[in-house]
Amino acid sequence: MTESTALETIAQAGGEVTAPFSPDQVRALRHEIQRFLLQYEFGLREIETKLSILRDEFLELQDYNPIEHISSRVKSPESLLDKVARKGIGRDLDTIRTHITDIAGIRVTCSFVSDVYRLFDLLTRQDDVTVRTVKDYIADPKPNGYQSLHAVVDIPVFLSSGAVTVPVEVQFRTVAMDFWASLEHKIHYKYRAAVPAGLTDELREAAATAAELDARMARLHRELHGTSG
Ligand code: 0O2
Repeated sequence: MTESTALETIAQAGGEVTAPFSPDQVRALRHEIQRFLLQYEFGLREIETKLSILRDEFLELQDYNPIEHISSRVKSPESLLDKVARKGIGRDLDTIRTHITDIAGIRVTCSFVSDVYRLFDLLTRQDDVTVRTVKDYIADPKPNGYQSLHAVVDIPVFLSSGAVTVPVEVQFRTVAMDFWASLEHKIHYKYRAAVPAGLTDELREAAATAAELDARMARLHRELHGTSG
């Protein structure tokens, strides 16, 4: 049995795999997949720690919290397989490791757009963080209106067997962008590929309204604090 069949079978069976594999085979492969995903979990923890240190330092020194909230997840085997199928890549763990860079994902929701870029800078300029890719959907929103700043960063994780480098996708966005994205995700999930045109137009307008709100709140914030940040 290969890693790919194990990942697939375990995902399809919701983790309850028995026949046609022997219990030992299933145990060994489950262990291998858990080890694979655990590295991503550790990568998440490294980045989460960095972000919480930045937040605590901001609070201490400036009495200001640039982060509204942080959420993170390691992709489930089911969702990983969906992405493998969408990308049309091989299902072995080495291929998945090479081609799927959002197995570990963190979402950082900030108060203002300026905080989004400030946190991105502060995180990515750290010596042990290497930027792989950046997609700035704030400067260049997706056609549907989606806005966020995405960065895939490599972070070393130190295991008993040595260091491994793990990619983590960090999505930075404002509260308004997050509100929009979570509603859009629900609508997309409900209608799958067939979102009614009227709804698509409304979502695009709502994204523009969210961007206006961000700009307005930033203006008010500047007036309140008398800064340009
Ligand atoms: P989930 O469940 O959030 O993980 P790539 O990952 O580079 O191969 P992709 O998918 O085009 O290709 O990457 P991109 O553009 O960086 O987007 C990845 C993630 O951003 C998505 O993850 C979503 O979380 C979010 N995202 C991107 N576009 C949209 C959008 O139009 N609407 C919403 N609501 N979210 C978006 P996943 O894997 O799709 O899902």
